[in-house]
Amino acid sequence: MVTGATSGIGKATAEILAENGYDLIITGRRTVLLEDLKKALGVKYKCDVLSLNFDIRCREHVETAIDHLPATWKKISVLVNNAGLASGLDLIQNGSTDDWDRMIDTNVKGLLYITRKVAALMMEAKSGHIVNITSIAAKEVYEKGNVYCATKHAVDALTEGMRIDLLPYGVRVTSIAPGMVNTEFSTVRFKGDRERADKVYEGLIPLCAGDVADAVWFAVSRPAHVNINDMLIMPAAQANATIAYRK
Ligand code: NDP
Ligand code: 8X3
Repeated sequence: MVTGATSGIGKATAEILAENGYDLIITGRRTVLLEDLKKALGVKYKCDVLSLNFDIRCREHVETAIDHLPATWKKISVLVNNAGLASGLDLIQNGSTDDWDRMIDTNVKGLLYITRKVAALMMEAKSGHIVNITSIAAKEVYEKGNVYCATKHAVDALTEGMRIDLLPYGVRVTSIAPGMVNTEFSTVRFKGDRERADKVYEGLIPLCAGDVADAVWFAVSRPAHVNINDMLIMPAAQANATIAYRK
């Protein structure tokens, strides 16, 4: 199950899992993109794909979607908690409370709603693997990143908590923390301002979604006795959250 599979890292992760023989549950809000991906993966990799169309912020919709999965689809071996976003980039005193709600509700609460339901299924099966897509923003805090960084720090803490709580049930838990990845992320953060979004990646080669999907696949494909706890993956041109070398 890959959340936020309609674009970027989630879409690339769905593709690499399909390529490696997984059947997939893909989720997102944009129905047309979900259905396009479902069709494309089914044709290219001959896998079964189930699409779930909900806003991860809506607890009732998340719970209903998972409760109503047909029994075979409840055998979820891998959950990639990827759906997430940044909204705005402002000093704390100027931040929009709507942006804050959007980030906290999506990145933290939405992730929790999904995890609670899927973890219960994995516990029953006594196996599973949860991969949380965090960020360099889970490790560092940068100017104007305040609330986004806080949500990703929260997911780092939740990753540890999940690992501890699910330990007796054979459920592995991994966090993957990328630096700059050229996806729709910055366009969403800057509310459709493509010019501003493109500037984020100007003069350097950012990661692409496939680079992060490769890391997910590495973690998921380790032997059953191995858990990758945490991976920090950066573009070679980015030293940390704030220092990048631009030509
Ligand atoms: P994209 O904007 O390309 O993809 C985000 C995905 O999340 C989309 O599929 C979107 O689907 C889904 N999503 C967002 N909000 C909701 C919601 N309320 N309900 C359901 N689905 C939602 O960005 P990325 O691929 O870059 O982002 C994926 C993850 O990677 C995020 O958690 C992000 O924080 C993290 N990340 C990104 C980095 C980057 O530089 N790009 C770096 C580090 C981490 P839809 O709109 O269809 O609902
Ligand atoms: C997205 C990368 O550097 O904007 O998580 O925090 S960054």
